[in-house]
Order: sequence, then structure tokens, then C-alpha cells
Amino acid sequence: MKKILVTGSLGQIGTELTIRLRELYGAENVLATDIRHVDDSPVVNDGLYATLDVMDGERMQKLVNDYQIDTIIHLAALLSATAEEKPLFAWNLNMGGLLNALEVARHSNCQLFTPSSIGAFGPSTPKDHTPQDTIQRPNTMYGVTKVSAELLCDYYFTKFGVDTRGLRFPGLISHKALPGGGTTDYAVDIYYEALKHQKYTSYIAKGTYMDMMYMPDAIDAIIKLMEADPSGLKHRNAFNITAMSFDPEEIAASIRKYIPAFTMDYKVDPARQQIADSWPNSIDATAAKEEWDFNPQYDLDRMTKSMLENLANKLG
Ligand code: AKB
Repeated sequence: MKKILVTGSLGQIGTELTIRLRELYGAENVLATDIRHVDDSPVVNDGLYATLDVMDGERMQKLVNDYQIDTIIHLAALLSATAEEKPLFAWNLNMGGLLNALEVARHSNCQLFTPSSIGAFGPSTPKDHTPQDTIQRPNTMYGVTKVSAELLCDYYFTKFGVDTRGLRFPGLISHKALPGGGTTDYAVDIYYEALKHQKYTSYIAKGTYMDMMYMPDAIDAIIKLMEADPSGLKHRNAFNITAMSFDPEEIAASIRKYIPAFTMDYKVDPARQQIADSWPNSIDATAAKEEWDFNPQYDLDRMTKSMLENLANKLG
């Protein structure tokens, strides 16, 4: 049975992933960690939990030793919009945290997962059906850290034999935990506002297409990739994955199928728009499909239905 340590477990991916990993591998085999401690979170209360600042490599190593960890899922990082506001901190946290996780993985022979992003692409990348292997010259600090992270994980695999694996995530949409500081967050906010006020003001301009995915598909993808037979993996770090690509008008139209009175207007945020404009319209996930059978289940309308049903229950 795997013994898994998750960093950033109170974040948007970590919250749902930790719960799923505990269901699959047993609560006693999943150690959730985060720099924060949130009293009423199931991540903290329903299993093993320890505070961990990923910049503290010694503590990370001690936790791995104490709990005999063999798999590290390293999620702690700043997202794109916050990274643009605090570029030096973003570099230090995103790269320093990963380097610590890779060193611990090397010393303790752990498998390691870390997410990359569509943010690893830039303005000179082909915008439509962006290939798996293509130009990566991002012009955001987030993107610079993501490309560097992909290369660093490749290096640790080829040089030291660490079993590193990764996915280039699109915008992730979830009803359980909110994202924080991303460019694609509008596609989560819109569902909350649709239910609360039947209207939304989008900070992303009409006609801006970005790849997106519903969180259950993202969680399945992480688990499937980590379980995949390594002999079938030609690309370890990191696979393009996507389930849909839409602009603000299309997600609004999908919401209107369930809330006909829903309206949307625009107040574009130049900082986040500039980031969105540098990313692909839609990426090509063929390598993930061929190498480990990536198979997302949710398209836009199915996701909208599930988001609205679940959020309606949550918001009462
Ligand atoms: C962000 O918007 O920063 C993230 C991402 C696509 O990596 N959701």
C-alpha cells in the first residue's frame, strides 16, 4: 500500500485529492500537510495532518522519515495572478518548495507528482491544439517557474532516477474549495454569482478561450498517472490535459440553460487579461490519451449541471 504525503493539501486541488486518496488508500496512509491549519476542514480532521512550510526541507524530510512515506504529491505553489504581483516570492516558493520535495524524494526513494499548467506556454506557442512538445517561452513569472519545474523534474528523473510525474493542468473548476490567485478563477466565481445574484461581471474579455476541466476529472488524472506503468510513459513531466475550452460567453450560455435569468457584463482586468492572452486557446491531450489512457468525463454542460446542483446545496 502507498504511503502518501500531500503538500498544499488545503488548496483547491489538495482538498479534494486528499479526501479521494484517503478513500482509495486508507486514511492511515495519507499524510496531509499545509502551511496553514484550518480547524473545520475535513483534510485536517478526518486523517493524518501536519503543518509544513515547503521551504523547510528538513521538516519535510523528517515527516517523510517519521511516516515512512513513499509518494510525495507536491501541490504547494502560488498561482498565476498572485505570482505576477509577487514575482520574487513566487520564484522562491515555487522553485524552492519543489527543489526540497525533489531532494527528499531522491534521498528517500519516493515517487513524486507536481502539477504544471497551461501557464507553461507563452505568446510564441501555437495557440490552437497546442502540441505536447512545442515552444515554451512564457512571459509570466508563474510560467517561468512552471517550465523550470518541468525541466527540473526531467533532470531528477534522468540524473537520479526519481520517478517524477506531472500534468499541465488547465483552469480547474470545483464546488468544494475555492482557487486563489489564478487567471482562470472567473470560471469558478461565475457559478457562485449565478446562484446568489443571477448575474456576473467578468474580468476576462469576451472571446478569450482557455482550457478548463472539472475537478473530479483532474483528481482521476493524477491518480491514473501515478498508477500508470512507467514503461508506457514517454512524457513524464508534464502531460497536456484538457476537457474543454470556452470563452466567458459560452460558460454564461451554459449557465442560462439552468438559470434563464442569468446575465453577464464585463469589466476586464488588464493584468489577468494579459496573462490569459499569452496562454493557448486549446491544447492537445493526445499524448496523455495514448500513454496512460487519460479520459475526462465532464464537458461544459455536464459540469455546469453538477456545479449548480452542488453549490445550491452548499449555499442553502
Ligand atoms: C491559474 O489560472 O493560474 C491556474 C492555472 C491555469 O495554472 N488555474
